[in-house]
Amino acid sequence: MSHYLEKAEGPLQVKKLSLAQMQELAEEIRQEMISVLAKNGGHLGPNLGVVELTIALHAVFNTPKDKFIWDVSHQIYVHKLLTGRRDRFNTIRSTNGLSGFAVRSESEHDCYGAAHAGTALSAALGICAARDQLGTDENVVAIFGDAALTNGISFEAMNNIAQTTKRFIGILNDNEWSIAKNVGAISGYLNKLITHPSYNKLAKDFERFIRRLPKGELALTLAHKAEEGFKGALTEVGLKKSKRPLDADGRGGYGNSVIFEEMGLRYLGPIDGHDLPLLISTLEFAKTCDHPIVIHVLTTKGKGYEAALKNPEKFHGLGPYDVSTGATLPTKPGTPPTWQDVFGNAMVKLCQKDSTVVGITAAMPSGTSLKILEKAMPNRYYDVGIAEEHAVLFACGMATMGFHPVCAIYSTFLQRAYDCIVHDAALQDLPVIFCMDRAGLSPQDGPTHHGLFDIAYVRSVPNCIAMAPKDEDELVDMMFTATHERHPTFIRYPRGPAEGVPIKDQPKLIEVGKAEVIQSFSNSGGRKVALFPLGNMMNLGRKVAAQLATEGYDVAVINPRFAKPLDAGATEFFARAAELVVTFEDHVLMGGYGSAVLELFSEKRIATPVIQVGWPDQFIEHATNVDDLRRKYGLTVENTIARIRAELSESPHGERRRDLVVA
Ligand SMILES: Cc1ncc(C[n+]2csc(CCOP(=O)(O)OP(=O)(O)O)c2C)c(N)n1
Repeated sequence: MSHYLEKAEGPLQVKKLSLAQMQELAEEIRQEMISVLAKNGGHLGPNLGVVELTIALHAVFNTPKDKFIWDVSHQIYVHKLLTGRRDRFNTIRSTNGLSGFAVRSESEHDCYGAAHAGTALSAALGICAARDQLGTDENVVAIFGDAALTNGISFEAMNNIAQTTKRFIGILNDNEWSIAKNVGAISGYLNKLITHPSYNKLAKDFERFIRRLPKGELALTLAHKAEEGFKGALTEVGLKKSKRPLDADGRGGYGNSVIFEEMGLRYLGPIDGHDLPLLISTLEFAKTCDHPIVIHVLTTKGKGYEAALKNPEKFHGLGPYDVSTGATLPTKPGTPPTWQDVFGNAMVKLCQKDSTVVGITAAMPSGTSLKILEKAMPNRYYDVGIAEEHAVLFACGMATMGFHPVCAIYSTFLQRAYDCIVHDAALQDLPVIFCMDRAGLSPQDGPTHHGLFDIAYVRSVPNCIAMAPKDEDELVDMMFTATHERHPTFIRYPRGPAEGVPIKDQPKLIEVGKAEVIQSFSNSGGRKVALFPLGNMMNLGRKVAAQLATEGYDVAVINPRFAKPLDAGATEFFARAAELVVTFEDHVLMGGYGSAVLELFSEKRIATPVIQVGWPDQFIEHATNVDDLRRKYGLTVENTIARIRAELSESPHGERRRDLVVA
């Protein structure tokens, strides 16, 4: 096994293989990915779908000179295997290992980093513009999925390609799936394109021609002539009124014109994305085009692995699994439900009781568990596609009509919609509820997916309320509270199992801006330390409190609940009573909850020193798990205790308390 893969140390090796050998290589790559990902987890389905496409790309183009820009770049594993990273492939998504996405610093073959959808066409066009400015001749290829195409930025780029460059190669990798089944009119449109008999005939004609094409200059000239004819025929079909009644846009049907052509991009396809010779010939042809071109490639997500074919959504991205059955490892008995499932179930209950509540996801029904609502109450559920800005604006529109829309969007993806938060939700003070999933680390994905900036970006905007529950019962209370609010509310919670506390039957309203005192000072005579662990950091805070108690400290633990508005009264009271305040947050320190506390201290002239536990001002890398990263960056019990001891030993008992007002 791994006969050709072992030798494929770089793209040049791929070029030396015969077609039959490339086909064997494809099989080896599939086996390698299936077995490595069984241990590491990862985006198996998308990568199994692009094996032939990636081999063909490397057979035709020369990276790093030529540039491949992968949208999202979760489908880049095959490219990694073929660009000198095979020997480290078994480290993918783990601590100190390869990233699961394109990262410029990882390889010269990764010319552009990504992991959020919809960036490839714009970035590729920028690279083309730079090339044209420099007068160089590299080929630039953007590979984007059918769901990434639904993203607004992709269209902004397409609107701009033809006027910017003559040489641009786009590859639409169409497998009909986003993470879940692709949704919306674009996906319907692509389907029509694939099944439209006239286009199909043209595609077949061109395919036959391309297949017969010998190599060489003359042949290519002929190919271009043929493609001109093809294009003419395409336009003909496009403009002719179809005899079939088409049910699309009321203007004669969207099956009637090729959207790419309308935007000045030559359209080729659809072609079979697992047919290596056809892919290679088509790419060879594309390489010589002096006009922007989009090749529509049909691939099958999960190709070559039965379990992935049967369940494309699960195998889009998953944790470790059993290779023979595809079954993921069972959760240990007694594991609490995930924050996501608590959220999903709470949504059903809220919707049942309150007809103004609806759930909105931007293509993440399973990741956010909003699919629970979809199943229970489909008419109260909206999947708007990979379109976070649209999701927020859509929610704002509903809110103006008296609704309480709940946008379930990962903290990292909500960054996309920041202007919509400011300009639409906050400025108009609309009661949109943002459930910011994956707030905190997404360890195996890394810096593109960690949700570490949301408090900072929400806290500075007027009218916004930002909260973080310490456990799942409080999450439900916060959701319930948010549905009674008249302002935009933001609730942040992490990925994975919650705390395992029971959830009340009837959620309760929480007073906005009110913290919860978990444990007051005992006045035992020990040195007083006030701990303020926000949200899921309560766990760490409690452990620190327990350890400090064994060392004779007098500890108060306050659950802040709100990063905005702060409970100024409770914070001031405990701060003035304490010798030391410790804030905890699963968020960057800059601009976060601890910053808010320091601003309050400055305003109120509170001199109590503050230790801030949180993430530093740098992008946090990927790792096997949260613990590895918390250890590395000191978000641990031991390190926090050491910092507290050091701080207090520098400040002898009582010295800092001269200006204290409240005891
Ligand atoms: C802005 C943004 N929102 C959501 C996601 C989550 N996400 C990752 S891949 C994906 C689906 C991509 O589908 P497609 O582009 O068709 O590629 P495929 O996986 O089918 O190859 C989604 C929604 C993301 N990466 N970025």
